[in-house]
Amino acid sequence: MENPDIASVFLEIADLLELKGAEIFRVRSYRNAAVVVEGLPESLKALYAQGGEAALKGIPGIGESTRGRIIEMLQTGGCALHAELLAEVSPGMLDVIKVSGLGPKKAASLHEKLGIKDLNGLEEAAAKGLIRELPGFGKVSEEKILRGVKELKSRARVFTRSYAAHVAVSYAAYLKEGAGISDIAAAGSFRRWKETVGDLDILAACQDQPSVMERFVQYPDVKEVLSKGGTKSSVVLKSGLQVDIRAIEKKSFGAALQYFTGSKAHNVALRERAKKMGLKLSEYGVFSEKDGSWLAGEKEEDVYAAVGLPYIAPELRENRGEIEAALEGRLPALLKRSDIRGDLHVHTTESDGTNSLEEMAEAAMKLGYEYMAVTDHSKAVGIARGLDEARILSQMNVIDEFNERLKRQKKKFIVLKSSEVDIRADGTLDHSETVLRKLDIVVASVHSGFNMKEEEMTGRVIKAVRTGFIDIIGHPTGRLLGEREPFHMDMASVMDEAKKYGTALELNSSPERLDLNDSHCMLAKERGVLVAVSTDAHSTRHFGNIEYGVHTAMRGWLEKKDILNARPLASLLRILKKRRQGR
Ligand code: DGT
Ligand code: CA
Ligand code: CA
Ligand code: ZN
Repeated sequence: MENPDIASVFLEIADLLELKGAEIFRVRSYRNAAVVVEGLPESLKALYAQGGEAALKGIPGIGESTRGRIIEMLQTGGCALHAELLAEVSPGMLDVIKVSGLGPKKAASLHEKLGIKDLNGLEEAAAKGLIRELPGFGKVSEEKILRGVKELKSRARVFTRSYAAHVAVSYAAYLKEGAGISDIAAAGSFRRWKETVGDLDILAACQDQPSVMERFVQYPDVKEVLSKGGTKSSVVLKSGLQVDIRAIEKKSFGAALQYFTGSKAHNVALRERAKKMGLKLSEYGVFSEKDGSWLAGEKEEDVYAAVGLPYIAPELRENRGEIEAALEGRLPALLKRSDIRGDLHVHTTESDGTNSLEEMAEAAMKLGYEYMAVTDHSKAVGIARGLDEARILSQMNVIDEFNERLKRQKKKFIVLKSSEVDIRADGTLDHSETVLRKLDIVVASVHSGFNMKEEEMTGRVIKAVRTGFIDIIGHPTGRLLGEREPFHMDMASVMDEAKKYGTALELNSSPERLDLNDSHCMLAKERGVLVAVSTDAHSTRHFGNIEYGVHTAMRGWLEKKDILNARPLASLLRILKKRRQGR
């Protein structure tokens, strides 16, 4: 079991315990453990495999009993407590408690009085008007439950950040058309650049708050108004995305931005620190505990300064050590968009791209890049018109000629001869050694057999790395957000092998991939493996996706020095040459 599997078992244990009416501290301890496990950069499985029980000691937030459960899960692949609780409480109840307006207490009472076991049962009972008859419920709450069930069912969809970005831009423009908004921002996980968002949180600094609320709920894409108040409202859009808004006074905008950017865990830690300093943090500002006087709040920087900290970038606010790092003056100098010197994963019309080599190169030069690697697919990827040996050899000639032309025109730009070589099921590479030796840089990726068992997949990729030909492993886990889960692979082992061979790992910037993810970036840094932030552009407009890769790298605490393609051309070529001499 990987960290997320363990975390989700802990979350379910917490929910199930709460449904059973267990003591709240017990519930909380499992919920906290889930958050800690979810946020760990290292794989518990790998730690345990390497160092046994001792390696799991000293992880903040993991006590003796949760450690015991983790070891049980790592050893047996299951958890007896979880199984026991599921046998006692119907698993469908885990969905029921998520319905808005229903907590575990109400859900338990519905289960007891009406025999409700799952979402469908709940929906049926509400539709029949059975719930309004129960004590503690009424017609209004029954209607709310019905809406909540529908919302939950439609919310199964995953919303990528890039989807939310479209909504954020249009909504902000729409709101600003109605007069009187001095400042507007999207906060929450969106501002922290998480790859997907649960909902979108909009903050608007304005004078006439009720009229902003009115305009907010009138947005054309709104399917349903969940709530409408004087300063806050929530809607669900036709797509199923929930959008929350808060109207704020200008003098509190920074404090509200800080508060609603979260994460919750970051804010809890920050508030604790404030408390120790005799200060109180809220969405309205920083106040003195003693006399309640207002100290800061207009700008976010002021909030951090008031609690004695430098500004912490939203991407870092996950309570993964950023507050300690800020205190000790060792916050990373995070990667910037302008640090990127070139793109090392680019397709052209030769395989499945929609723009020619010339068009892609032209667009890359416009971005100020020094280099671009043309990485069309190899023959195994037939649907993408992968190149066989003859075709790639002739493409190399075309690239040589193209580079000659650039040189004559005194352009400081070079196209690197490359390929996105398929890593076949048996771990061999889909081009001959002759071809591989001729390439300037080799990207290799898995495009088939995603359902392999973990050992098999790890072995497959490690075998490919051991050929010594791979400069970069492309989209290392194969995930497609909301569509395909990452395949099972022991990332730490792959990275350790990559380190030995000087192989970098890609952070594929496609907003549906973001693969490596933020935790993998942390792991790469820890293991000393370079990351290549590439776009996998299939058209010139995809170059802009680099932004997503850069912000994901920031979430993973990466700096310029950790990034292969933040190297200037000469330095990149040196790295590639050295690697080739070592093989
Ligand atoms: P999401 O929407 O699930 O992707 O994640 P967030 O982080 O956007 O979470 P959300 O939308 O529930 O709330 C946005 C931020 O507002 C959250 O990161 C922290 C803050 N916040 C919201 N409600 C509360 C609350 O009840 N207590 C605390 N401490 N913070 C809250
Ligand atoms: Ca949110
Ligand atoms: Ca929200
Ligand atoms: Zn690919």
